[in-house]
Amino acid sequence: MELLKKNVNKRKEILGGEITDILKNHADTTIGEIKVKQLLGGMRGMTSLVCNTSFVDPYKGLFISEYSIPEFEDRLPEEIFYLLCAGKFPDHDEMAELREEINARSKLPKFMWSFIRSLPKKMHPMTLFSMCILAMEGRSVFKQNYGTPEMTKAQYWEYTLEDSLNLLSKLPTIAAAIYRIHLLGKQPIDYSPRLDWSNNLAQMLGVNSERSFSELLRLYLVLHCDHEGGNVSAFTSRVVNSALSNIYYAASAGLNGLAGPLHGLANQVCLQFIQGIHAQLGDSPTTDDITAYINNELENGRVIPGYGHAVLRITDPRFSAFMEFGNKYCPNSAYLQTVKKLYYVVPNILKDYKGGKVANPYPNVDAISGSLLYHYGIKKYSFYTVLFGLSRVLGFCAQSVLALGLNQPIIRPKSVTNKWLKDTLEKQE
Ligand code: NMX
Ligand code: MLT
Repeated sequence: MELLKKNVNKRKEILGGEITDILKNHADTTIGEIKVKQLLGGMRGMTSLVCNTSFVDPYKGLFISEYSIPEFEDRLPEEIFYLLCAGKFPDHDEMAELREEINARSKLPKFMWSFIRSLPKKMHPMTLFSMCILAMEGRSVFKQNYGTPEMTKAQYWEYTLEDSLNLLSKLPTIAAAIYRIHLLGKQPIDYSPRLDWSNNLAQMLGVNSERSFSELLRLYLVLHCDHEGGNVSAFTSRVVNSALSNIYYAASAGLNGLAGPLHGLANQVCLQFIQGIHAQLGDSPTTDDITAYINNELENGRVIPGYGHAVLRITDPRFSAFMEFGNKYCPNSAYLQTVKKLYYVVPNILKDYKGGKVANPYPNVDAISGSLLYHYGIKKYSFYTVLFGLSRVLGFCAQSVLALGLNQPIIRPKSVTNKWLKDTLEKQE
């Protein structure tokens, strides 16, 4: 892992130097104000974190380093992990080193196989996935070495990188085992050192051997990797790691946040939503019928899954990337047709809904991803968020490696009570 370590170290030196300068010159400079509605409204739009892996521009979407989605969407997930950590794509030798490291660490400990098989069949795959990661926590080299004279604070990031590679290398095998053992009732398929991370996943799932299926999984694992620092799962993972809980604890915690319907579970809910539309309106509903369906959902107080975003104020470029894929490889899929009709109908309805209260009426990544997975034969939709999570752990790991490398402290914001708020506001009147 010498090359990767060297590159992360280089980046850490540059970012660390910038932080030193910023603190030296501006430690007490005010960079914004906090409105009461932000304090009471989920901290929306409140600048309160520094995360150097990626950035979300409300009007342009995700950037990793200086690369926008069209500039990195053709890469492999391994290359994206490199980019998140080191701020650059790996060259030939660096990629070869990473591939070798991943292969060398890919074997699941024996106890994990009996653990996976012993878990209750009715558990949600996200629960299984999170538990599997947690079950390997005792293997953390960060944990094993913490407090020993060999491990200094300046090395926390290296131990975390070591843990991250150990964890990431095993995740495709775990995810595929959950799908096959728990959702299909079949035997797992072996990991192949000849294949990369996403091709291995495609092979180990064993549902489809088309080239475009592994291409979809590659794209899927690239697009979901990171979305700056404030989304529920990444933020949770980082907070947990900031207490020096190792990356296994942190990744499991982040995934538990991803499992909520307002966050990662939305991809499962979106597929169920489309199936609900087809069950009621047939496989080729008209836009008028869909309009009536959506209005009825909203009148009954339900959110339209796959629409809206806390930061984005445009159609999610990840949605557009998947749409491009769908138009190329499966334009006639009935679900994709309905995704398109929803895209035509929903933004116009949401723009006027609740007096224009919906900050972003456009689709996010979850509005389309499940329809593509379903088309290629991943029909057990409770698995979709596991795929989101498998990719997002790349981001969790990179964020914690960098944050520890930059010596970021434990995260502990101040909370206040209604009384404190009322007293403070009264004093200002
Ligand atoms: N359908 C109906 N109402 C909505 C929607 C929607 N898709 N999006 C926002 N609203 C409502 C929201 O419930 C809120 O109403 P109220 O004040 O009565 O509680 C109001 O509009 C203002 O919310 P926003 O400020 O627009 O959104 P916020 O930043 O709070 O939340 C989401 C963002 C993504 C949680 C929200 O848009 C949502 O619930 N969307 C549907 C679920 C979804 O697609 N989640 C996936 C997000 C992406 N991901 O992968 O994590
Ligand atoms: C994500 O990818 O994490 C979602 O789009 C949610 C977010 O960014 O808040």
